Amino acid sequence: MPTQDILVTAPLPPFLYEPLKAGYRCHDHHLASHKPGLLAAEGARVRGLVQGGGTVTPTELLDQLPGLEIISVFGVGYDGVPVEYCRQRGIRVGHTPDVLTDDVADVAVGLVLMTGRGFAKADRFVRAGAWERGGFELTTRLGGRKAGILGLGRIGKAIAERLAAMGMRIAYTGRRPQPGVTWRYVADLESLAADSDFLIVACPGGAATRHLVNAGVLAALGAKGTIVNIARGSIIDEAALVRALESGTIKAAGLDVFENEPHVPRALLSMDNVVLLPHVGSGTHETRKAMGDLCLANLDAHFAGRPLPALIPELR
Ligand code: 8YV
Repeated sequence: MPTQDILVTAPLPPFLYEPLKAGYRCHDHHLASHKPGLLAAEGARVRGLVQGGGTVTPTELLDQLPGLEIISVFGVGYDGVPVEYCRQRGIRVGHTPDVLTDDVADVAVGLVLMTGRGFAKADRFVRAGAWERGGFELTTRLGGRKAGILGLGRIGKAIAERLAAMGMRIAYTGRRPQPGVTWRYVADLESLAADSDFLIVACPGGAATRHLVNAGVLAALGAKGTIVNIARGSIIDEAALVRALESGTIKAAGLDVFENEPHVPRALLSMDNVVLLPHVGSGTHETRKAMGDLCLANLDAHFAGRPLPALIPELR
């Protein structure tokens, strides 16, 4: 019989939710029609919480879970978790790094190809029957072009390796130069943008990086430049991005993430130089299954008194 009570605050795929329900007493908070009632009835018993990578977990919710011991995030990003609050209360936080790195990096490369070589537009061109009347416009070669990566963590490195294999020139920025890499470090984001044909956002979300890519950075990227974001929508000032695209300040955008998902600014929908994906970075069967397994392994390890396979770095 399941003994520990778990609050589930995001939709979970069956390959995670089924084993979770087999091992724990799950309370579905995100589907509950009366959330205060659920919390009043079950909150005191809850010892674990499972959420998605993009789920925001307010401290007001956690205040109603006095026995909470662990948050297990189904995702690598835990920008929605109040980490300092968790540290103070001794709540452990697990996430799912590594298993999704390659898939997310593939999506970044896809967005570089789709924007740089115009593949999304070319697909629309064929479907509209326009090819019958003449060939597609020429685009710009990707080999030799400069890719600037914001955030050279695991995913940023995997993107850099892929783009370098395509002959692109790599530079990056972040809080500090990364040991063991030969790619050029640029301390300042605006300088990196000014010197990039593609500016690729791959850093964590959260308060520290909110609107890091602002109007000034987009102006520095300029009319030669394309922005690609596979990280978090919050990192780019989306209103400034829309203005930069409308005014021709930047050339194009390839976006897998948005500030207010699943809502996408209407203005972007009709732009031919913008490629929009519905947050599919980790969206393969294999990777989501591996993420689910790790999310569950973190919970199981906690309740078995073992170290978490993937505790977040801040709490190590
Ligand atoms: C997932 C993500 O779509 O890992 C992350 O941080 O944003 C994505 O891989 C999300 O976590 C699913 O809940």
